[in-house]
Amino acid sequence: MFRKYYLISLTVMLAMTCAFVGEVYAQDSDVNYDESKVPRFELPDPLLLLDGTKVYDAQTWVGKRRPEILQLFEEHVYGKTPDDIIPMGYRISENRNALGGKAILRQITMTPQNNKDLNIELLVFLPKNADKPVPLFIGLNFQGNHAIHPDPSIKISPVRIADMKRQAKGKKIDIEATRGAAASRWAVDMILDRGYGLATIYCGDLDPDYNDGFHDGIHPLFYKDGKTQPGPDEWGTIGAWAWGLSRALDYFITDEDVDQNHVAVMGHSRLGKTSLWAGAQDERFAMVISNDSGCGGAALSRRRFGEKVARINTSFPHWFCDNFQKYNDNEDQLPVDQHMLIALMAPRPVYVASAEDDRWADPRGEFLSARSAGRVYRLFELEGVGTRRMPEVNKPVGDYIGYHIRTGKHDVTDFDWTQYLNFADKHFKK
Ligand code: GTR
Repeated sequence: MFRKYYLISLTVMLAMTCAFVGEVYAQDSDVNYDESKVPRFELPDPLLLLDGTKVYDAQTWVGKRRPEILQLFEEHVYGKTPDDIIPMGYRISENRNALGGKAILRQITMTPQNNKDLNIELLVFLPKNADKPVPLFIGLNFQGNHAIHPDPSIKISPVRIADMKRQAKGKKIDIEATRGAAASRWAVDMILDRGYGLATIYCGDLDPDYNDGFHDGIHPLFYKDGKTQPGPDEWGTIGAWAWGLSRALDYFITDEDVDQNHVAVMGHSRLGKTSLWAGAQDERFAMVISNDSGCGGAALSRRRFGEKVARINTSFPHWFCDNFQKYNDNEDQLPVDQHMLIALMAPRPVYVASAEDDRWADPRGEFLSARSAGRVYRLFELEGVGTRRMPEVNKPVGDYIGYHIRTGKHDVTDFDWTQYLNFADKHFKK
């Protein structure tokens, strides 16, 4: 009892602010922030089949190597997502005159038909005066849909309310006061003004972010034959979150205001790890964006800079599959590294963003990973980041693999969104 409580409060504390977390770990002597202490390592070759054959063309990549790598990530890192298709009910409400008349605000309650008590709320903003289906960004959020914008009609997730109560430990909470609390991370007006839609789901609607043995969230929808939790090579929380992004995409296919062929998946931090995993598994996402995703996201695990595999698996044992624990302080044995995850997006455009003060997420490791994925893009005759050297701060680079490191801390800023919109314009509006 005490242990569970301790674990929950620790996770909640950890989730509160990442800058805070970074500081806590910065005092840990086990964390390396010194470039000269990065160990020598060899990255697994994305272009070498498990039987030792080299991959020289896009066809062999698509037909053989890509499935191999995807399977390795399933088995060793994120865990396999069940294939079962669960029918989903949609209940749609909308305000066609939102944000002072410039937007359509649509809320879709997605209900898995094998558990009608579980509601996944999808919030969608669309520019009102579009004359054709619009391209759209989707990303999960940390604090509830109502936190991304102060509009009072945005529904507040009961799961979020429960989370807040748990965190408040008996103290009174003012939920209404948290409307728009995360608005600085969601450039709603800018996105709409540039002709894009924006959609989001509260990650806790899919799986609350604490280690409860997978009794809540969507995992139980898939348990069969007396099973009560995923096996060592089966999905954890990141897998569940990614699954939810794909279910939103299923919905967009039915929504004629959305250009289903131009849906970009974006995520920050743990939700950036998730956007990468969603984009890797589901090739219907036409663009993938990782914002400060760090360890288990865009950053190379073998560099052991900032957050390491052992640390993430200790702080957040529920994010990955149990097999990933085998690589705690044993990164060189991983059959993959994160450059191969980015390579799984090929030939789709992918963007990796870092922040200068976010050393916990290893900006250089994120850049090197993006750069190394370029070898796979070259099979498609596409250019990746287009430079060997890490770019200066606030100077975005790249063609099919975009990259920037901006000034500032672990966060999502208007600068980040501006680059994502420019990148989307370049690739979606050809
Ligand atoms: C940190 C974690 C990171 C990152 C971050 C976040 O505590 O160590 O891997 O995911 O949380 O999601 O904000």
